[in-house]
Amino acid sequence: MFETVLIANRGEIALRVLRACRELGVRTAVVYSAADADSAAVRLADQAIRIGPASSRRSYLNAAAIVEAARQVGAQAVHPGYGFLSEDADFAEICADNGLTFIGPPPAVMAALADKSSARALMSRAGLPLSPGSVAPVPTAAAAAEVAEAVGYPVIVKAAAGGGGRGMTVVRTPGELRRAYTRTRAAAQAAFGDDRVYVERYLTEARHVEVQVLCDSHGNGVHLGTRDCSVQRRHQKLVEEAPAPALPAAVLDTIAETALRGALDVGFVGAGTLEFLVDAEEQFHFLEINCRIQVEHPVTEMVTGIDLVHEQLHIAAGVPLRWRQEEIRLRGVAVECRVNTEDPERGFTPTPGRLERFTPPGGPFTRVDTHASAGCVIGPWYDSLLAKVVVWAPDRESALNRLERALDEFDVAGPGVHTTIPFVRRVLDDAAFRKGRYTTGLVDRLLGVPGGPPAQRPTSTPAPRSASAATPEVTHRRTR
Ligand code: MV4
Repeated sequence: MFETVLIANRGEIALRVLRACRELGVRTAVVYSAADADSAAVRLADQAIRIGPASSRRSYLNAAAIVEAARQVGAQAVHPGYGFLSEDADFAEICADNGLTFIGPPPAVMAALADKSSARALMSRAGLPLSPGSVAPVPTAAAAAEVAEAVGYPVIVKAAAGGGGRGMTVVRTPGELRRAYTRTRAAAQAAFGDDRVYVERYLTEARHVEVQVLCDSHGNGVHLGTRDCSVQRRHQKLVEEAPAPALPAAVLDTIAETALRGALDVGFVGAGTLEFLVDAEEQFHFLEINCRIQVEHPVTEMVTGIDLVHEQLHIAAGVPLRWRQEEIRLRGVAVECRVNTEDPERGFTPTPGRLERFTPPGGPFTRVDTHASAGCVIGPWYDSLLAKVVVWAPDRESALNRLERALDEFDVAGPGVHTTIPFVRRVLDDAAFRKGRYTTGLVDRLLGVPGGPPAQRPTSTPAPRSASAATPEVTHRRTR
């Protein structure tokens, strides 16, 4: 195991990683920006190194400053958390060049999977079913129109370099396609310096189901089941649960086993998440793979009893996987909700400020991951995640009741500070959510967003799995 790990992140995830290191007897060093000098992670770490001003570009995204901090403290490894540099293959490479273990997959694997178009190609080759659409980037608007005609409208134009919902445009009619194509390319160029895009059929009334995998550096892997993350607003998740509800165990097993096969096939190492859409016919479609620990990882920890950050550290240290698949048992249901300092009444706009009161919930099977405390100041600089409230119970109904109880206990107040708690309460009260029969359309419905996704006509014949010879770049053709 490592002697010292450098934590290249902030907020609740910096604390989460710090705690895992402590439990494994690993010394901790944390980098911080001027805005985080008084943070809990800085206070608790064995060492803390200031690397720049509040601006994340000059602090948590400053690879050179982070590598220099690692050198100063004599760290052998860098844990990137989520966000910031966690999925940056160049940063992983820079770490390697400086003799540091990046806690994540090898840089080449990260690079191949960060490109969603390349990830689609690799996973398709591994036998995973893809969302219908192009695999290679689509070079012209005319080619985009051909793919769209082949798979049927609505379609979604996605940036190859995007991810987590960034750089994508839904197109409902052929007349909108050219403009959406041109715009998405321009936006992708501006955001990622890479204007390649591809086109998929836009699946409405689908569920976002993801699979947690752990793969070691010796070719072994296990999956830790599924999570449902369909409750999202503008691709910010609000509520997550494990396992995905209201799907037959056999379907969930197939998705999880298929995901693990894909991860092992592409040489994945570390903790990873494969995202799928599950349609109304319970067909699943690979979307993308995330090469980092995710915000919602605690729900998987609660149903498996496995500490994912411990496992990340062991895998990075070269230890063979400590679990066999048959030792992993899913027990009960865990639900997480994110408490952000945002005002749901004003379009979820961030409401930074000083927390005059901050009393998180407690009680049985109730976990709160937070970096906040009474009197602390939530600044405007970074994302507005304040706390994750995670509960476990033997069944879903009891877990939801427990989460409601916990949220009702949560006392957060400060001048101008709002939280997403009232909105999450509405989700938990929703009849479809309660039944576990909800899709990615739930949040828009609660918000009364007009022109929400059109109901997708159910297809009686399952879509063909193989590519057509005429347009080999299209994975599925329209079935109507
Ligand atoms: C989609 C999709 C429907 N069809 N792709 C969003 C995040 C990114 N990882 C993938 N995402 C989606 N991709 C196709 N072809 C639906 C989502 C999606 C979503 C869309 C609208 C509102 C909420 C959503 C929640 C999860 C996923």
